[in-house]
Amino acid sequence: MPKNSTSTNANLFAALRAAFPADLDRTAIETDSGLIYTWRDLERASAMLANLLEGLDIPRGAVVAAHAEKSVEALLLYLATLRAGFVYLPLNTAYQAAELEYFITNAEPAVVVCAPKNFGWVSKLAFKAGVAHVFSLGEERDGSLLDRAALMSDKHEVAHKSADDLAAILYTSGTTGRSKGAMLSHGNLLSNAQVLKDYWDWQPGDVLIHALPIFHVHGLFVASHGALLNGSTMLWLGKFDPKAVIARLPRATVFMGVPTLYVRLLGEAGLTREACAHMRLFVSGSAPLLIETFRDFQTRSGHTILERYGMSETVMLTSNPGRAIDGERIGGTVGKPLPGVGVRVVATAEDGSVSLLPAGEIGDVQVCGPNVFAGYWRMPEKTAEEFTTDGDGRRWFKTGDVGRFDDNGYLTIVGRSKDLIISGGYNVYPAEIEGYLNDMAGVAESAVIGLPHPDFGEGVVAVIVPKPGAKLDADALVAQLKSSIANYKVPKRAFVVADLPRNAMGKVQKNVLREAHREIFAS
Ligand code: MLC
Ligand code: AMP
Repeated sequence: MPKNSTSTNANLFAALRAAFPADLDRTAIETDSGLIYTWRDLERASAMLANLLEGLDIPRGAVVAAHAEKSVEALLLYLATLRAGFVYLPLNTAYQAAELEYFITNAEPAVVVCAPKNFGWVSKLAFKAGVAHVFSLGEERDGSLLDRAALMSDKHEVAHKSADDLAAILYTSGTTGRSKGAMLSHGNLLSNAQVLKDYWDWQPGDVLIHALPIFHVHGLFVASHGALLNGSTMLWLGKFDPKAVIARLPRATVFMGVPTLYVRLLGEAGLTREACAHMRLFVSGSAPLLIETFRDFQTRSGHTILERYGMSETVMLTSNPGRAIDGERIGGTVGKPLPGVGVRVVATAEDGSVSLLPAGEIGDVQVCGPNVFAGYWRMPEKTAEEFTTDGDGRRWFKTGDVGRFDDNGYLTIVGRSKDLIISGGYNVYPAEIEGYLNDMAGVAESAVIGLPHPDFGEGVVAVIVPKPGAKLDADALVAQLKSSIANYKVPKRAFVVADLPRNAMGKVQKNVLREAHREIFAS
């Protein structure tokens, strides 16, 4: 579509830009070091970065991968990528070389942006994979990306996009196998942001404390889009620090966090009703919020946390109400399907056919709606496997979560059919860690499980079986893992056993292991 097309531009950036306040000199973002970015700064800097990307002469629809620490400039790179009509691929900076190599080889980005301290090894593997442009971007407004962008014009016409055009790729393991790139369109992201703006009742004058990483759905989309689409100021923290959050509460109205952030806030004496008096909304998601945390937070702050549920493939799916008129916020539930989102709980037969379950019964959670992704990047077979074909005219995505509705339409997530651990809001795939362990000298097999952890919700634990005659040191194996995988995936505990419990079919009984060791982090 040419830039001057008269049809409506569905570019997500255009909608975010249209929501900027009329007075562009107001504060859009205030950083923890006191730097102020006005809305005009966001407009100009995103234009300059968009001009830089366009000037690289990369194909339309090219992927821009970012392995950069959280900074306002990294957010600007995301906005510029949308603005110029390219596809953004955020990568957690905890990922190490082998992990990054997989994403880069699989996504084939045209541009990679990395931290200056990682430029040596990242550029080496990126160039090897055929990436044409590698830039650096530091946390202190440093690096070659900004040096180059500084030479660009600060005027830029937003690229024309249709709602189905790809805006971002988020890698996730979904229910099985190797990491897959969930393809999210401009329409997926914008429809969800608009629904949340209304359902959470964003108000003029709201101020968001942004304390989450911007590599994933929660911090990049839910939090940033929410504030931008409301023209709201963000109080920006490079890294979560409970004291820094509490210090900002009197100037803020909205906070979003994974459950670990709430557990850590509760650990601070400064979390009081007084400190929270100016706040309007606390949102939790990405992992189950324990009912004790929900209740303790209510007592200490006087606020009822709004828990919602979503995924990389779908953005947000269900939510407890933002407004009293839409109902109560019920702890232990993830609320009701968001307007326009289809959520059903089904029993799945061996042949894959499904039957709808009534309220109260536990089954597989499946979803559909304008927010649900189109499929996995270059994996049509995997995509087909994860959607139902039961012929009700809609494509239902199998979330891999297990839940039940109550009589009032509130959903509770009771477990997962996918083998996934969520630790401090980050996903850890046991199969990936087991793969690394099983390749180590002397290891016959291993089972990686998640066990209740007071801080992270679930803590990663490895149970390792040696080959006959081999003597293994569990700590040494874990130390070896540290050099290969992101730090949050490294097991917090590991031990060596003679064999793993199996069922009659020979399948490892992880539930038996979980039961046997469930108190491991209790102290
Ligand atoms: C850090 N560590 C973790 C960890 N984060 N261990 C397990 N799980 C985690 N999540 C470990 C590191 O490996 C390191 O160990 C030590 O803690 C200190 O590292 P750190 O980086 O200084 O940690 P900290 O700043 O305390 O980080 C904790 C955290 C962070 C909770 C603030 O994990 C975080 O920001 N989580 C949020 C994740 C998130 O945004 N998820 C949204 C996904 S979107 P060592 O041994 O190496 O020293 C999604 C969809 C949806 O799920 O619905 O939203
Ligand atoms: P991700 O792949 O990182 O997007 O993680 C998505 C998964 O996080 C979902 O499939 C759920 O298993 C889990 N999740 C997200 N929000 C919640 C919540 N509020 N309660 C329970 N699980 C959640």
